[in-house]
Amino acid sequence: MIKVYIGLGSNLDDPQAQLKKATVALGTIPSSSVVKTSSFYKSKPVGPQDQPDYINAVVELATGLSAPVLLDYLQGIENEHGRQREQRWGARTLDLDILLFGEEVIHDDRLVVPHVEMHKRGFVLFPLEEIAPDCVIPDIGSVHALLQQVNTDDMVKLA
Ligand code: A4P
Ligand code: MG
Repeated sequence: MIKVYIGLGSNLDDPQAQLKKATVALGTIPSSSVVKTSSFYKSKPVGPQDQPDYINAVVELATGLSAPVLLDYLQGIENEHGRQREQRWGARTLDLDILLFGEEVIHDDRLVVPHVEMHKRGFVLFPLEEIAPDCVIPDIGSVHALLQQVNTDDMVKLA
């Protein structure tokens, strides 16, 4: 089994409910199980500002699937949540990103792992540190050190 971290994000149609439902759906992916789920965090949108605040979380999954097959399942779950792909970085009901896939570094047409923007994003690093305090991003550095360099002032941990 490979240890995978998935980033969850939503800012449309009751984002907290979207994330709860998504966590349940992640548990139904074949040959995979949810190991840990972070708290939910609210933050201002990165990118276009004319969209609602986001709720984000990170889930640790143990999987026997390959990365491209896992991506197929994640995109299936996004579609079931009514995801429409319109504007880059625009509002969405559910975004599921593969942040880390074990120690693997992947650069192909469909998949870039570690996720390209993750080390710059408080809304990824903050929940990731909560469930994986010793986590290191291959070729980049420790989550703990990276968190010292990003702005997390707007992050609110939800009860
Ligand atoms: N893809 C490549 N690498 C990966 C990966 N590691 N995981 C490809 C998942 N997918 C990956 O994704 C487009 C394509 O990326 C996929 O078809 C897959 O083959 P998408 O989700 O359809 O497109 P997108 O949403 O425009 O891109 P992306 O990269 O998911 O968006 P971001 O960068 O996540 O930005 N602000 C806050 N506070 N919180 C947020 O969650 N999210 C965004 C979305 C903007 N601002 C935000 C947040
Ligand atoms: Mg995405």
